[in-house]
Amino acid sequence: MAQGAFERMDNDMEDMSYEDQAGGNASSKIWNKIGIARSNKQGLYRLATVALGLLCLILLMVIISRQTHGSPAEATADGRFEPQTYDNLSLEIDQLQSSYSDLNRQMALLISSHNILIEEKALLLVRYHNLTDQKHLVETSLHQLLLQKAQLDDRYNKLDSENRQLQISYSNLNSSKSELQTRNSVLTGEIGQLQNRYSNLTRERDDLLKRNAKLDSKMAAGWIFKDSSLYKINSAKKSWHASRDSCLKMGADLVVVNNIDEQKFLLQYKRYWIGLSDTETEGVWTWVDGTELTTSFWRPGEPNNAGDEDCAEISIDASSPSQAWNDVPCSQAKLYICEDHV
Ligand SMILES: [Ca+2]
Ligand SMILES: [Ca+2]
Ligand SMILES: [Ca+2]
Repeated sequence: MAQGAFERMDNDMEDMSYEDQAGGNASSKIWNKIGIARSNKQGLYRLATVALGLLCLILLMVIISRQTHGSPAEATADGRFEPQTYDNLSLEIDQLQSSYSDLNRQMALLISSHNILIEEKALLLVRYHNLTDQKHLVETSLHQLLLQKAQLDDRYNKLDSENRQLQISYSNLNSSKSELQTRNSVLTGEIGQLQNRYSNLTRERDDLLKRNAKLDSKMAAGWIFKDSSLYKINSAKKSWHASRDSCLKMGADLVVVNNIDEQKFLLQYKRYWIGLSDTETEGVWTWVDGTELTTSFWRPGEPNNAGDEDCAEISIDASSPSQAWNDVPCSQAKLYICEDHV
C-alpha cells in the first residue's frame, strides 16, 4: 500500500515536471511552488527510508535472538512455554505493532501531504494557464500597440514635414504680404493723386463744357471771340449808362481795354462807348470792373473834360491804337461794345 502511494506521487511529480517543460516559459512563481513540492517529496522519502531501516533492524534482531537462544515459540517437553521466552515474544510483538502503527501514521501523513500537493499543483496549473492566456492577451495588445505606434510615428513624420512646408509657405506669404502692403500704400497714394487729378480734370472739363456752351450760345447771338474774350458790337445808340445796363442784362459789361493788342482790335469801332469813366471823382478814371486806369491810350489833349465829359469813347479821330480815346458827356447817344469772358 505505501509503495503504491509513493509510486503515484512520483508519477504525479514527473507529470508536473513534464508539463512544466512543455509549457515553456512558466512564471517564476510556479517554479517556486514546484520547488517547495520537490523539497517536501524528498523529506517524505527520507522519513520512509529511516522507518523501513528501523523495521528491518528489529526483524534482524529477532532472528538473531531465536538462533542464539532457541525458538521462543518452542514448547517444553511437557508442552508448555517458558515464561521468559513468552514475555520476550510478547514484547517483540508489541514493539512490532507499535512500529507498524507509527509507519501507518507516517504513511497517512505522507498521503495527506501528497494530496495537498496535488491540489496545489492543480491550482498552480489553473493559475499557470490563466497567466498564459493573460500573457497571450498582453502580447496581442502589445503587438497592436506597436502597430499603432508605427502608424502614429509615420503620421507624425508626415505632419512634421507638412508643418515645415507650411512654415516655409507662411514665411513666403508673410514676405509677399509685406511687399503687397508696401505696394498697396504706394498705390493708395497714387490713387489719391489720381483722384485729385480726376477731380481737377472733371472740374476743368465741366468748366470747359460751360465755357464752350457759353461760347456757342454767344457766337450764335453775334458775339465775336478773340483771345478768350467775347465782344458784342451793338448797333443801337444809347447813353453811356444805358449802354452799360444793356451789356449787364446780357451777362456782360462795357469793354475793358487791358492792353495794346486789344486796343488794336477795337480801333476799327470808332465812336463806340468803352467801359471807362470818371463819374465818381473828376479826373480819376476807373474801369467798369473796379480797376483804376494804369495803361491809357488817350488821344493827345484828352481827356479835357470840355463840357463835363466823364465817359470815354473810341474817337472818330483815332489815328493809332495808342492814341484812340476821347472823353465826352455820358448822356450822348452812341454805339457801344460789350465784353464777356469765357
Ligand atoms: Ca478787355
Ligand atoms: Ca470828366
Ligand atoms: Ca474830351
